[in-house]
Amino acid sequence: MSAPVTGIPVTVIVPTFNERDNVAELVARTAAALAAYDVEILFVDDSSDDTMAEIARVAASAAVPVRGIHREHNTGGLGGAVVLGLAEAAHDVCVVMDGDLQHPPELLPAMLARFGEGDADVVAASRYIGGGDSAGLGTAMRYGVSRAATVITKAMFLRRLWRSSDPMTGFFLVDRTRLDLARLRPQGFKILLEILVRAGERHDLRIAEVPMEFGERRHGTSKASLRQGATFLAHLARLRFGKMGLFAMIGGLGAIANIGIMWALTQLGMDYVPAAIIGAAVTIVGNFVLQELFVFRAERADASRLWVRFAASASFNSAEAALRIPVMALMVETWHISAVVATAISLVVAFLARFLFHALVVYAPRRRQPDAVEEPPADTAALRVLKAIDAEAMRPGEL
Ligand SMILES: Nc1nc2c(ncn2[C@@H]2O[C@H](COP(=O)(O)OP(=O)(O)O)[C@@H](O)[C@H]2O)c(=O)[nH]1
Ligand SMILES: [Mg+2]
Repeated sequence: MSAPVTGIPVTVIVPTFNERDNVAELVARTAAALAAYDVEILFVDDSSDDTMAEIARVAASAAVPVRGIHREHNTGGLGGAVVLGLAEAAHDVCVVMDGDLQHPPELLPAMLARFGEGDADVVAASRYIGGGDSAGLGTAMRYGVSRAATVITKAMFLRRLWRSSDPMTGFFLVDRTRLDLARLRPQGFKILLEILVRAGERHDLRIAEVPMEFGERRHGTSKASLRQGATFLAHLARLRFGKMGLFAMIGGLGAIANIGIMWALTQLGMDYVPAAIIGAAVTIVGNFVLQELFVFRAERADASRLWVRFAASASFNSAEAALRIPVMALMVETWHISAVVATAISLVVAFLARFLFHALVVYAPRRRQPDAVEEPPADTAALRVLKAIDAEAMRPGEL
């Protein structure tokens, strides 16, 4: 390990969600590792347990300044907490570190030393470079998913992520003065990716890496879940292609699901007409749920009611499906183009129409009644189903 470069004041930002039992050890190890530095530890907490009380207790006798900010609303999840931490940090050099000790605080001096060399804006602790170790990721399944996600992400942002072996690591140092915090739109776990892709839009951020051994979580449970996986995919599509890309991705998934369901049902002996109807119905509902959760999440609050949105969305999609074939036939007949070209054109036009209809009609903001009493509406049956699906997807799992 290189000799510590003393004199750089640093804030260690620790996002926490129910990490009560890890706080004391994390503070003690961080303070010991950075004894030669001017360091502040800043917890940004979204817990529903008494993590905040524990932070206050530990802070009272800690060897270094320890602060805790508790958020009332979990906006942007883990990423949102990190951005708040970056804004509130006392120092410009910030290190983001998990609160479960999977990120060894003993690596902090090496990260600061690397930063001290002066040629990097971000120093990431990589699980994948020489000496790095991702054993703490647990099962082969989770390792595989994590690896595949990294490869796909790098392929999508070849230039910006070229020099990063682990753009999704949660353990990194960043020089806050090089970031435009207002540009960040954090969504879930992958905050470094957001920073590298979006905050570096004006000027590329220079990335350096140090190898890390990703440890086992000390206490408590992981908050990674199927929903975090889906949030990640959504985040990726939005970063790369904007809202429309995300909408297209969901549409594409729906088309694949539709074909899969039809195939399975006909294999089971069902006639193709009912199989097609069931496939289409499941796809329409599935697409609607996904677009509600991921594409138009922010617009929902001011749009019309859930049932109205669903009815508008489903009618449009059914009408479009029903109209597309005859319109296509008309194109072949009158323009004398090939059926393949006509299909392609009709699909592109239909997609654009569908996106515009959803953005401008289904999720259009409705003018609020000025003196209407703002009461939280009681959950409708449909909302309860959505919430149940959401709760299921939120269960910690292999991602
Ligand atoms: N503030 C905040 N921290 C979170 C949230 N979700 C997870 N964390 C923290 O982020 C870190 C990484 O989460 P973890 O559940 O260990 O994910 P894993 O390491 O990918 O399994 C931990 O310190 C969690 O407490 C959240 O919504 N808000
Ligand atoms: Mg963890």
